Parts: sequence; C-alpha cells; structure tokens
Amino acid sequence: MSLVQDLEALAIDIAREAGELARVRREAGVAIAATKSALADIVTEADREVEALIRARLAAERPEDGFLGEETGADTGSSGVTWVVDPIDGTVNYAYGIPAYAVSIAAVQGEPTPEAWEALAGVVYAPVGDELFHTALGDGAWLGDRRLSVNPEVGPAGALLATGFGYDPATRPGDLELSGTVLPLARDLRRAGAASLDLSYVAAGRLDGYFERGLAPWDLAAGSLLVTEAGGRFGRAMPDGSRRAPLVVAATPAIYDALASTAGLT
Ligand code: LIP
Repeated sequence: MSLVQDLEALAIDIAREAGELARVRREAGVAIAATKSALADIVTEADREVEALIRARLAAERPEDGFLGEETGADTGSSGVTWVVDPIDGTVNYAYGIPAYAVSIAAVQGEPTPEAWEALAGVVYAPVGDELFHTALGDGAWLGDRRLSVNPEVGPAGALLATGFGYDPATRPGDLELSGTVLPLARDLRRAGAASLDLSYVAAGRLDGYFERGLAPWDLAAGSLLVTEAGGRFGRAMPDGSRRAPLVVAATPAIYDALASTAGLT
C-alpha cells in the first residue's frame, strides 16, 4: 500500500476503537469536565479520554508524527506528517444525547494549518449508525465500501444547505446575518452541530453545500478532503478581508461559486 493508504488504514482502525469508546461512555452517562472558549463550549470527560486513546495509538504506531488535537493541543513531529484530531466532533450533541457526533482523524503533511497543509488521509466515524466516511488523497471518498460523489446538480427548489453557529454569543448576529444572506439559494437549511458530519454529508450527496464561520482546524481536516475527493469544492478564507473568523464553504460544483460569492468568500 502507498503512504496515504497506510495512513487511511491506521486512521480507520483507530477511529473505530475511539468511536466505540465514545459510544459506550455516552450510554453510561456523560459528565461535563469544563468549559473552554465560552460557556457553550464544553468538554466532557469522554472527549479527553477518547483523545488520549487516539493519541496513544498514534504514538505507538507512528512515534515520529506530529499531533494537533482539540483537547490536548499540538506536538511537533519529525516525519512531516501531523495528525489533526477532533475526538468527539459534535460535543454539545454528545452531551445532550443527540446521536449526531463523530470521531474525526486526518493526516496532513507540511505546516499543520488549514492554509498550508496538504491533507493525505481522513476518517470521520459516526459510531451511532456505524457510518465510516474515509478517504486517502487520490483514492476517492468512501462510506464503508461505497464510493461517494457530490450531487451533480441542484434541483429547481434550490440547494439543501447546512451551517453552524459559533460558541461565542458575540458571533451570533454575524452568523444569523450570513444565514439570511445565503437563504435565497436554499430550499432549506440544516444545523446538525457537527462540522465533520456536515462535510461528510456534502461528500455523500446528502447536502448540496455547507458554510460556517470560525471552525477549528480539527473540525474540517478530514471532512474537507472527503469533499474534494468526492468531486466537491472546498474553500476557506477571511471573508472580504474582514477580521471575523475564517469562513468555510464546501459544496457540489453545481452551487459552489454562487454559495461562495453570496457568503462573501473572496
Ligand atoms: C463544533 C462544530 C460545529 C460548530 C460548533 C463546534 P465541536 O465542534 O462541529 O459545526 O457549529 O460550534 O465548533 O466543539 O463539537 O468539536
């Protein structure tokens, strides 16, 4: 197997183990461990335990690699490969018992920032429903053993779009304004609460497009590769040079340009 296929296979194995741990902990009851950037930005004991499992497995299998995780931060490696990990994406869903959360693991090379990295492999695993979205650079995007493709066109009723809102209440007016600006393109909006699943759903054709401001690198690292490997387009930038949080847009090419320009992605 090639390097990217090896990285994908390792990510799949670890994501399955991590996802099962998250599912078992959820069934046993979830404790909020702390709040982070805002009152709504929580971390559970399971987030920490799952990230520790992922980190330990990666260190054992590929000790020279770097790591960037939502809960434990960054460690530089020497191999040029960095693992970008969200142990439980959709944390608030997870804490409330809404079965829409996923383990997101990506391997990137180069500087581990979304502006600079090249994504090599990515896995988004949703343990409830046992949905394993996975990809290796150049090998396409998959749900289990089914190859994925973005929707080739958008219906006459408009695009089915998804978005999300930041944890910081100060961002809400801008988020709502953005949603209102984009709404004329949409047949409807979905707000699932897990960016990695939103991006996976674009890749799978379950959504025509997705947009959100303020995502962290670990929210989008695996899902963005799934989108592009499924024939979709992905963009991330500071909208019109503003100082607001970076805007992410992902969509089928059938709606990408209209969505990106309407959302202000320069
Ligand atoms: C979440 C994202 C979601 C966004 C939330 C939060 P977390 O990540 O997946 O799309 O709207 O504000 O950033 O915190 O569950 O890992």
